[in-house]
Amino acid sequence: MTELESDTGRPETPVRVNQVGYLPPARKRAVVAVEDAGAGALAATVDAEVQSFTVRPADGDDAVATGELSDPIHDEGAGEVVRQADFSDVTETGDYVVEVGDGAARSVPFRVAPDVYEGALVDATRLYALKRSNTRIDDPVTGLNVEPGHPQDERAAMRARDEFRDAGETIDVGGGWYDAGDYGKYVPPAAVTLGQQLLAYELVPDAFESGQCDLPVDVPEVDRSAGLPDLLVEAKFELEWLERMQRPDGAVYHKVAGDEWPAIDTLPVEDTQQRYVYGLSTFGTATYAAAMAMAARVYAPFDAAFADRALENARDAFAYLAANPEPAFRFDEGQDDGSGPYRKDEDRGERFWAAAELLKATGGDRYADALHGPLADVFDEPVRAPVWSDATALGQWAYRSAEAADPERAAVLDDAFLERADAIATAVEADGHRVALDTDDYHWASAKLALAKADVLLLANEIDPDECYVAAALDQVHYVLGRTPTGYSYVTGQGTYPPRNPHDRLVESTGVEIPGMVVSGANRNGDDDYLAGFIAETDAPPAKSYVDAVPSYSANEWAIDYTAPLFLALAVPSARE
Ligand code: 9MR
Repeated sequence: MTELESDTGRPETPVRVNQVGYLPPARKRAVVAVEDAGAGALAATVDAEVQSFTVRPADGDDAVATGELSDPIHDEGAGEVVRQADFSDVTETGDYVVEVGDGAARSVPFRVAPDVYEGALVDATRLYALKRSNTRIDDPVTGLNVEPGHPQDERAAMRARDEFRDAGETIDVGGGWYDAGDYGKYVPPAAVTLGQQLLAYELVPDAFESGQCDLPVDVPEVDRSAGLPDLLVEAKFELEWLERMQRPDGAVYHKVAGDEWPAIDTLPVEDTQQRYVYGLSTFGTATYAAAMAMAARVYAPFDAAFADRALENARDAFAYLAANPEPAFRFDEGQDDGSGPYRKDEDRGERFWAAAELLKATGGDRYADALHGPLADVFDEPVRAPVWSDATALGQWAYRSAEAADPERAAVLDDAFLERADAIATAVEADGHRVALDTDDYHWASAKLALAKADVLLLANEIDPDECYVAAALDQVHYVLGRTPTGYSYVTGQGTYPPRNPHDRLVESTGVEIPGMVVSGANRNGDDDYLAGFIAETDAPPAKSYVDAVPSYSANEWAIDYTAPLFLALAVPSARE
């Protein structure tokens, strides 16, 4: 038996593993559900009497390892009692299953290998190329074949008048990736995604190579001859879109979208509605400045002209912020009728990130003055997992790694990273499924949050290497790749039970599966009708408040910033273990 179907039709096995697999030197655990504390329809369990487990080759009966299950652990998020099977001794490359109680239940097969996460890393990178707007895609790998979407973005209209343009005046904001399952393009998640991708590249450049992904897009000659790694090819495409979003005074518009949400089965080319440029914000302008300053460093060896331009863009954005010290989020009537809000009215963490990246890129005094003067209170902030709505941690990292940093202040930030990592590692240790989420964290995009916490652990590990940090970070990778209370992997195309019905217009309109999408995951708040109905009907505990169903945009939609923390989480442990 490899699968128990519950009456909700969900893939359930009581023996949960990372369905992709484990690195040979890593701690390896399966999580075994032994008692369901309520939501009977949502869990399969094994008898509480079962004490032992066996690891076998996926295609054979030999015992590779045997062991005793841990003491029972009450997992609050999952509403279950679980026991863990530690099979870290299995280090030989191969495919395995974990079985408990003499065949009472088995896990799905998984792999142990040094390159076990390479496929996921490649899928994650290619995903962004497949999500390009204004680009013809004919991809032999996935079969995706689409005409360039939203050519009208090259003449998007200003939704409202500003100091530079009248309402209705057109502006070329073509290019860039679609944000998610919708066709909107938004600055803050774009900039934070770029920040996380470029940071992963800066930490482990060797993990990212030119040609590694067979990108389904034309790579410009200048990038091909420079050997620009595929991840940076994709990031550059987005950076070039971001550039178009900048106003002459350095400020950055908020988003590009239409006034109506297209139906879920709409192909990109079928969404022919007028597209608009909406809003403008200081927090988005700050994230833009930070991403551009990072680009100035990262692209310098490959394309000096682009790197110089990126630095100019960053400086211009910073100049706007300096001249406009109050946080501002411009909202025009109707702005959110056909697109997501990504609203934030406060901006200190993002200003700090911008100044710190510019300090790191240039050593310039004016950035140090801003950081040590008006932004100095941010040095007292704890480290929080970086997400679009709070990018402070990216700034804290940039400052502590800047050559021009004040060593004492950098040391304060190092301590803040270590303190936060210790707290996350302790929480992971106490959780039955070793997830870094407390019960309130199972909200919209909880899978992304677990990965962002993994990134904090891995950054702390760069400061003060500690195998507990890497192990706890990998526990979050194990979670999103399938060691979950629901039995699902939360990344499309990865594992035996990935999401197959994501809320995604490109997938729905073409019928093509696109791998590498981290979906929102368990969301106790049920922010869409379908998920809310499921939770009400099943009384699902927080970590089981998930449905693999197209209508559920608050559990089963991907967004560019959900896959973003995966790069660091996969690449750093593979390189450091
Ligand atoms: O990822 C976003 C999440 O943090 C917010 O809680 C949610 C509600 O505002 O919006 C999510 O972002 C969506 C965006 O607004 C529009 N494109 C799809 C995004 C993923 O659902």
